[in-house]
Amino acid sequence: MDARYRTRDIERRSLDVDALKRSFLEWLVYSVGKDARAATRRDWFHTVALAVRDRVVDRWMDTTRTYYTHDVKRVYYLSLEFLIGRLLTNSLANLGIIDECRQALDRIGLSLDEVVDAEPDAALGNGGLGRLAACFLDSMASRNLPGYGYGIRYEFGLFEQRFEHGWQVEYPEQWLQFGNPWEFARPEVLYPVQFYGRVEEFRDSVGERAYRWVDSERVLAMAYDTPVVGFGGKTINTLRLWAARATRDFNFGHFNEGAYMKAVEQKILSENLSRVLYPNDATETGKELRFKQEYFFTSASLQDILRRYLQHHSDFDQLPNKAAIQLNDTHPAIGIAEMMRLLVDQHAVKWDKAWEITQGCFSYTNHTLLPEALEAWPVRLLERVLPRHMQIIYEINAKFLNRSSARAAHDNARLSHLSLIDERGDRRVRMGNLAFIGSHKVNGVSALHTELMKQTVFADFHAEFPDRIVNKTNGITPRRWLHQANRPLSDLITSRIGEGWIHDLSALDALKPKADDVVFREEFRRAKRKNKKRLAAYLARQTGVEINVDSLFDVQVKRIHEYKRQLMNILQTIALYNDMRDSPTVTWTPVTKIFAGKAAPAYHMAKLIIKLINDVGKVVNHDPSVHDNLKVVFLPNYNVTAAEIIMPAADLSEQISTAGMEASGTGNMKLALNGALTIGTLDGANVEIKDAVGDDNIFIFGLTAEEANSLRQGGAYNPRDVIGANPALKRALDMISTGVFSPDDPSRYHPILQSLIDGGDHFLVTADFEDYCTAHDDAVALYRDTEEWTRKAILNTTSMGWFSSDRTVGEYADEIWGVKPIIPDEGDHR
Ligand code: C3B
Repeated sequence: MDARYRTRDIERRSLDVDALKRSFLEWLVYSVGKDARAATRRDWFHTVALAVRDRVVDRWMDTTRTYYTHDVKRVYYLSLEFLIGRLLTNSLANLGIIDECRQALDRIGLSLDEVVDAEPDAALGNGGLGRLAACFLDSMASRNLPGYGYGIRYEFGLFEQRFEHGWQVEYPEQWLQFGNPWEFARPEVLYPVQFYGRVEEFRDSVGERAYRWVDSERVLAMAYDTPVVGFGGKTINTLRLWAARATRDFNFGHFNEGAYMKAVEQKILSENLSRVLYPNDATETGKELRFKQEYFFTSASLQDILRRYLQHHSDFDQLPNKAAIQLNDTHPAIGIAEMMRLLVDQHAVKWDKAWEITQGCFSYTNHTLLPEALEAWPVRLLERVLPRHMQIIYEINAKFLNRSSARAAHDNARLSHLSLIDERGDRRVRMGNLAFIGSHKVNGVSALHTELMKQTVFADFHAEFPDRIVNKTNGITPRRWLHQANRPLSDLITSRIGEGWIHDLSALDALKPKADDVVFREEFRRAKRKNKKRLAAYLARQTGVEINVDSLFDVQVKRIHEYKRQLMNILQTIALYNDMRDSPTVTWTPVTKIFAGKAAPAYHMAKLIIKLINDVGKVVNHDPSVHDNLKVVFLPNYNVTAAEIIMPAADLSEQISTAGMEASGTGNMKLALNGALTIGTLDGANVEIKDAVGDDNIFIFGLTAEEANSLRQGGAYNPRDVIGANPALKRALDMISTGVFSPDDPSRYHPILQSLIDGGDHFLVTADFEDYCTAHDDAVALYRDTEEWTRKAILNTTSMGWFSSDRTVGEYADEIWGVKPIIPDEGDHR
């Protein structure tokens, strides 16, 4: 090789400060095309990102080549959502060059923090499910597991939330507007994806009946690859996102103007497939475009997986030993039918063999039991959009039901539950059932949720396949959520136990005795206070509300949903406000209620709850009679970037869903890891957090899942009686109903009151209210005992080792995927 190029290549990869600085200046000029005088902060972000990307490319190729050479088993994580957030700090930290980069920028007269701030937040997801997928990518790479993410490269991520007069208003989120320096476009990696048309039967070469899908419309899926940097920079995995491109056979050749414009219109329409992320969290809207998105990315991914497999194999027998395909919820569940189609129709594999291979490859994660979230697509839609898949689903169903124990027992009720087709009303395909029978393992995301899966939605399947359902309690990546987001605490931990915890979070155990060490407690508090100051400044900038840094930061950040009960929190806030006004001479512990979260644009009740919180905030924050003792702040546009500022600063973590409804939660883990105490119900992973931190270090209240269920089933629950017996609750509701918080429109909140009182209070806000207030009083009382509070906060942080997504992913790898870590061979460039 030319010696000059070699030197340049080495320079490009060097991690030392001077080389970084030279790279930055070179990239700014030759790739971004600006000189230092004219460069904006965004230019510098692109510059730094490109220079950092240079430092991962070789290792990325090493990783990919190692997987290829050793023909290792890979795991493919299929997810309609990847809620990634920003990548610059993440890449720098996982490469171990934050300080070098900071110094290099310093020498140019720039601040790393400002450069970091110029990166848009990649919000290709709604909430927990999408963020879990992003944490898993980080953990797979950090554990040296051969893992790929597959999803959609949405042009518009989750909408931007703004408040106008306290109401949520949605704006498009144009994260790609100025380009994305992390991705590599792969215009040569293209797969055709078909829609519509009809199925033709014919005889194959040996005279057997076969099918082909004809007269369909085609769209191309084009790959965009983003390197996923593992901690330590050894393994660099790939996130492959698909963008829709029109096929070339769109006929532009017509000189007739009408036909030409029609062709262009068609092209635009087909490229709409990857235009926008659906903004519904845990509810299903049944839109054709959404269904087409699901099939689009699933089909492209499976074609890509088979292409990769066929580089080493000439038949499909080994596929289950080479490819584990994880369905993140039912969104990619059509993949079961698509895999059968690809094997049977395109590769002439016999049906039974194909089914065995399919089941061997697939596994499915369920993320919610909410009935409105269980996908069921109309048979008529499938017949029209994917006619061949509908036939395949019928065939799978017939074979499955024939062999089921229900058929043997002539148990028609059970058969109709097991069926892939819901025959009630307009006939629908139950995607959960399809995912279940097409998979070798099905998992829930917390111990309680998995148990409830067995008892409720999948009870009949569980009886049929008692070994199939397993639990994999969610986790979070300690890199992003502690090491990167919370430098003060991260540095404190490292000063005592070294850096090992960053890739083995169970090492935090060793810090538990430090809870009794006064000096450590003092330092822990200092770190928390730094984070609180930072959040206070951020909130002041974003909302104009000034908060007291020494108040208890009481945080509820998550999607707005009735089952998550932000309403119960704001009712308790009103009750606290009344108490403070009633007893002005009492020394109150100052409390700041911090809310953040988006509502689905069509979810009216959730949007009304946002407006209520903002209205209450307006009254409370301007009432001099409560002094600085109570503030209510709703931070707009919650996203990963905002979470990184909020989590480290929280004192109290609100995890107050109606028991039995939150599958797991992961914000609960982020907050506890950062030293917040949880106030929560026995729901989802709260149960396991309580076991980990100990009963004394968490505020548990309210009905259990079983109690909540029997209260509702019993039919005798009367919210009116409960409200009547609780003066504080009654007063709060009366204030809302008489327009104390909405003098301009006193009846504004009647739908909320209606749902609580006459609507039967489905989410049991009134039932849990009193117990919630008591738990809150306990928390506030404890907060006055600074040393005791700190002790418990430390025990929260140090007990969270098990909740690392490294642990979660390790369990999937061992028990579901059968994939093993492999350290990439180093190429000759080092
Ligand atoms: C969420 C659940 O609501 C959370 O309890 C859970 O922690 C996460 O998934 C991750 O498992 N969820 C979601 O964000 N979107 C859905 N459609 C369904 C569940």
